[in-house]
Amino acid sequence: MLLEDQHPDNKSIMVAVLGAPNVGKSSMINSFIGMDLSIVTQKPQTTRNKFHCVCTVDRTEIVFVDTPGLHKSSNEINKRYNQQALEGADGADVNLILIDLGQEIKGQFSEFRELFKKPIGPAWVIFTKSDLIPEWPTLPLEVAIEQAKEIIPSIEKHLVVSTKTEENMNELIGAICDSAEAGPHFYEGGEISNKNQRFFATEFIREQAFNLLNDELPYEVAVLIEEYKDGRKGDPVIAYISASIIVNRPSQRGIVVGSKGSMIKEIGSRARMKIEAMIGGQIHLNLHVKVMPKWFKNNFVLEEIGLPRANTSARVWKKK
Ligand SMILES: Nc1nc2c(ncn2[C@@H]2O[C@H](COP(=O)(O)OP(=O)(O)O)[C@@H](O)[C@H]2O)c(=O)[nH]1
Ligand SMILES: [Mg+2]
Repeated sequence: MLLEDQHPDNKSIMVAVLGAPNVGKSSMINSFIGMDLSIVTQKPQTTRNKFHCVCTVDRTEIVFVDTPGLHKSSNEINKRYNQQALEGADGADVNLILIDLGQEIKGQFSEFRELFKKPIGPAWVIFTKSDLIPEWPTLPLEVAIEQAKEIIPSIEKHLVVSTKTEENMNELIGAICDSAEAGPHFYEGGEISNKNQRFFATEFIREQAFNLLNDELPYEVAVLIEEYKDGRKGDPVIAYISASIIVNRPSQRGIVVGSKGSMIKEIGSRARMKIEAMIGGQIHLNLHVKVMPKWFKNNFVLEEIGLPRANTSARVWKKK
């Protein structure tokens, strides 16, 4: 449909969701869009790329931009995660700065300001996980906001929410809709993201690896699609997907494969269920493990997983 053919009452708004790792950015977006699109785990730094998740409320299209958590580190891959977060705010009409109520509040604002190295547009502070801090009404949040405005003057308002109890989630979506301006919808015909099914397939595989593998190993795992082929007409299988789980060290291969292949089988069968739910049909998923030492310093792999060089990236790459 041509943009000018859209309903005259259409409204649209782009909302960047920003904050430290693990504050609940992806959970909040999933709760709004009503599906587990953005991957959520108990481990920090699950989200690695910025991407759009779209939800439409009446005639208002809300484009949420999920972003990796801003994180202090001089590692190349972290510089690229942070760059994704910074770019996620480009063009946003509202920036939600998520602050975990269960963590020290002032420090979260100063860390945000330190890492978000550019001017920030209209900002709303969203205090998350209120269900974990039932005494939150007694916390000096107004004082914290006044102090935060000294370093982030564009703060306009704040809200306390929980994705577990849905506290104030309706208020937040209502406030977002009220701020949307008249304009065309950019996503039509049921599209819910600017990333394709191939991207979400790698995310869902990585999500299960994060859930099932212990400790630090998930951070040394990446997923690459080797082949994504649609099934032929009449074939009950609608996609044949072959993907590799990339690990850093040879000793990690055995852990990911597991005893008699049990681990990779479990990762595969859980990921397959999520991918099938997303694409609405049967898929064939073939997973294998590849050892690529120091893949997180390898420009090719980083670009392949959607992390181009950051402004602060090292210009010269030493071969290991
Ligand atoms: N109790 C509680 N836990 C939450 C809430 N929101 C997120 N979490 C948990 O916090 C962890 C990190 O969430 P996630 O959405 O991945 O955070 P992100 O890294 O900021 O995207 C997960 O274990 C979530 O289940 C909430 O409102 N209440
Ligand atoms: Mg996330």
